[in-house]
Amino acid sequence: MSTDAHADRMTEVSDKFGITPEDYMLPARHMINLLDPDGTLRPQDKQGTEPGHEYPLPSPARLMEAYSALVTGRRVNDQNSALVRQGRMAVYPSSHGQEACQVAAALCLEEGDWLFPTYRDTVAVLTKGVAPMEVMTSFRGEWHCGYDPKAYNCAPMATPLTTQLLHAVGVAHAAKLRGENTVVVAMCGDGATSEGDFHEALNFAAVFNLPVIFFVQNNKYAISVPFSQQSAAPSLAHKAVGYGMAGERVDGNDLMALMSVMTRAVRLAREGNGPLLVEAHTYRMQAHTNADDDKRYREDSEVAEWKAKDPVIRIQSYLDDAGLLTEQAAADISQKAEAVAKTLRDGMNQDADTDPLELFEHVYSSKTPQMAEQQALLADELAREEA
Ligand SMILES: Cc1ncc(C[n+]2csc(CCOP(=O)(O)OP(=O)(O)O)c2C)c(N)n1
Ligand SMILES: [Mg+2]
Repeated sequence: MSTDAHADRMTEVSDKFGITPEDYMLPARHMINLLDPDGTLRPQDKQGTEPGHEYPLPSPARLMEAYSALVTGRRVNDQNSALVRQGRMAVYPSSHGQEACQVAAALCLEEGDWLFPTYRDTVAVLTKGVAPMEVMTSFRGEWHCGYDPKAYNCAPMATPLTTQLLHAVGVAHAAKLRGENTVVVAMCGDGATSEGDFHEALNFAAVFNLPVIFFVQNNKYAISVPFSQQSAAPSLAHKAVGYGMAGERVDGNDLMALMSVMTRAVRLAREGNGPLLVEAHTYRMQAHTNADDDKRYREDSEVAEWKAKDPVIRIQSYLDDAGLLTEQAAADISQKAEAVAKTLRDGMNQDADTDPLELFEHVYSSKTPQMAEQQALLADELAREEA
């Protein structure tokens, strides 16, 4: 495709909204935010929307579905953190505080679409439909991915930063070549946007006009590195224009705004308008993982400030006021969340049936002398334990 052809395509897309190609690609001047922290629907002129950047409100039924997934997501995060404290799991990168992003990333997709998550996206993977104990397999140190990616259209949760973005672009490219109408959501964090693979994935997706939504959860930290030391761009959403794609900034603790922005992004991508970058502003409420002490690099007051913007309380207040969250509905939703937490507790409290020697399989086709030596040492140690 020639440069002119790309310019023509952008003009065609922006014409649909009656704005210039630059205004289509640049994020709206203010972050999209539909609900105030107390759950009040903001007046139109305060929503951050502007001509060409308008967002239809999700239907009550869709909001209730998303709220239910949100409540389950919070319960799962807190259950898993408790299991770590009880020694049943070695490590868990909690998305406590980011659950609205997690839910929207999965629910905006339709059948046949693909999700490419990271280690922090357990709740998104669950919301995509992966069975709870299958999601936890790798955190348990049991087998590699733990679920069949093709059965769920959900890639393994990537720990190497941004490798999954390249895989996501590859899947979208293959689907396009096959004439399939597949949309791909590829997730990553703020820190991950500094990786070379992030650049390559975005560039390839834009040049080949692929239906990928790059969904960046800007939770303000990459382990101990604050966002101020991560990027000098006006926002991460602004990076999109450099690749020739549209960028959006959305309040990542506002479930209503996220559902709206992500559903629109998926529709635009499916209609052949190319990739989009959505930056969700949220906050990592807990330490990076249980292996990290966040008190060494941030103030309690900062965490408290974000607690007041909790995504669960915000949408709950809205649904309550709108008369949607009846006592019966709340009880059903809570029961559903408890059932998932119980499945996790019961599953995690059973010892994993693993062979530590499997560690050495599938690394190299023929083992290095060092690996063979380490394998023999471990085999010897295990035999002594048994004796
Ligand atoms: C290629 C690569 N480099 C370094 C790491 C080590 N590492 C793990 S998580 C992390 C920080 C990532 O921060 P961010 O992208 O903001 O995601 P968050 O953990 O906040 O969700 C780093 C540097 C890694 N996993 N992969
Ligand atoms: Mg981060």
